Amino acid sequence: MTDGATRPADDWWRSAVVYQVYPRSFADADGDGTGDVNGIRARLPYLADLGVDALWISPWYPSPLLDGGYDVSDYRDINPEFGTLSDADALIAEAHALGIRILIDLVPNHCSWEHPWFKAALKATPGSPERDLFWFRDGKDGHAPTNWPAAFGGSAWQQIDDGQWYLHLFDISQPDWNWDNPLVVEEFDSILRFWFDRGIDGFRIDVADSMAKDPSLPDVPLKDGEPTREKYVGNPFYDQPGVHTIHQRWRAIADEYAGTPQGPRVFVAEAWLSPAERLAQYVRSNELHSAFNFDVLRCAWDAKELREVIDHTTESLWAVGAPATWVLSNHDTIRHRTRYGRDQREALEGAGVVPTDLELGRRRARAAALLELALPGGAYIYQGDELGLPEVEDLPEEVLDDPTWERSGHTVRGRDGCRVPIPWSGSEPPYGFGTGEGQPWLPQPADWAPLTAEAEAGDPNSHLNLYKAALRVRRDQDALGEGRMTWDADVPAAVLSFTRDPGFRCIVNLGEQPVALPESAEILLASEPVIDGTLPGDATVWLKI
Ligand code: ISL
Repeated sequence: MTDGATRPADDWWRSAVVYQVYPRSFADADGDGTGDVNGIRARLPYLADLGVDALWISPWYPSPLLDGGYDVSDYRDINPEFGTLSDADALIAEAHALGIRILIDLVPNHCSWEHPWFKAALKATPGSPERDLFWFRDGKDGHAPTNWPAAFGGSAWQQIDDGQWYLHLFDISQPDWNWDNPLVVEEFDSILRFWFDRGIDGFRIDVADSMAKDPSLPDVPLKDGEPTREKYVGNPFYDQPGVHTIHQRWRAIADEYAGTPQGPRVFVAEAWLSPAERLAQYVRSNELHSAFNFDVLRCAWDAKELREVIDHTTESLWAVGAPATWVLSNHDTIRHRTRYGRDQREALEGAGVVPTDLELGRRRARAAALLELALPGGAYIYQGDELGLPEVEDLPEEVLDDPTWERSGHTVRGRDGCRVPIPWSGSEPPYGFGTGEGQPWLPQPADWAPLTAEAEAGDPNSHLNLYKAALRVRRDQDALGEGRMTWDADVPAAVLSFTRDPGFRCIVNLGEQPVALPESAEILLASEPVIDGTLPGDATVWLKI
């Protein structure tokens, strides 16, 4: 590898700030309306200037895009809509030269129904080796083999012409792999090595808690008359002990790369598991390196609740020697500027149904960014968070693309509102996302001109410049990144205040009343102007003490 600029330390991931790229919506170099790998390449200087340590690129593989690429039909290539393998090689090399590491997305629970192995299984007979790569079963009394619900609505089983059913925990187009079959295990070993050998630094593991299933296929209990999707202990398709065997195997493969200049490769688990003790099982020292913490993402903008979640997370992860990994938004959730602009009891409700104060959301999103980046461990930034983009809640029904929309019988709009293409420049759509020939695959709002990267770069008070400054301070301050924190005593109930050694304090005012800052402290950064030594409501300050 020719990346003299990347950090040599093997534990870079313990404090990394990772920027999530959703390739379809990031930057469209060829102007067809869909983002692409060359679009990411063209924006690498922007990302280096922002100051992130690594990118996580959501799936870029060949896919019919029935679940935005989380339906993979070939794990060893690039979707032609996004580019080619040589574009990917160039991206990896160029990113490394700028000191930016690359994580990509591994989707091991399921593939696309266009994957050649699934097509072969459909053509094969019941009981054949081809079918054993997936979960094909006969029905029970004319019904699906179990009552398991699919994540996007409806049953998790689909019947085919010869009467058998196949399991799909997500969309009907996403058949679940049978991880009890050694060929599946070996295939994924080989996929990991394929990409590690191409130079990627690690993988984000999609639904890292679901590959193993209870082979006795018990029904799940009913809740309010419907089969539950809750991840209760003993759920037959979530958090089964077998997932840990898989993760331990992958860890050994990543560790084989310890002798390379790039160092051992790393994993981050996506597993929506609470409480944090359960998640901690995934990041024991012989398993995955880190795991997104979604408890903070789901937490209300409330000092007491946030403190409890932060404590619980750090205690559980530190007990197994893992760092915490903080996340405020991703491609599956309502953007946090919008969530924080709502009545916090309804923050996670669907699009357009909850009144939202986007100005309040903007202040809180800025405050939350400085909280996130001051906490011990690593942090993720979802593309557009740094611009303060809100959720787009009024997409016309005819453009909705998330399978949730169809599978819910047009009752749940789904996740498209956080996947609207990024506004880069100019005063009207496509705001520099593409060349203007092809319309962006999701329409951008008419009022996003002030939110473009270009407009924000020129405004000292913009979200973008706050993020840039925060990442600069984070690099300069030894206290930030991996380490420990101590809550400060005697602070008002609506305030979070903690100290990190050496000499750093973060104060978050989640209330409405301004709070006085300690005298003699030097202000490193504040999310809102500090006037007469007081921090206004819904604001965060970083102090040198
Ligand atoms: O199952 C869940 C909760 O009970 C979900 O939160 C689930 O963990 C989550 O939806 C998984 O998301 C990931 O896998 C999906 C894909 O659609 C998402 O975009 C991806 O982030 C299927 O691959």
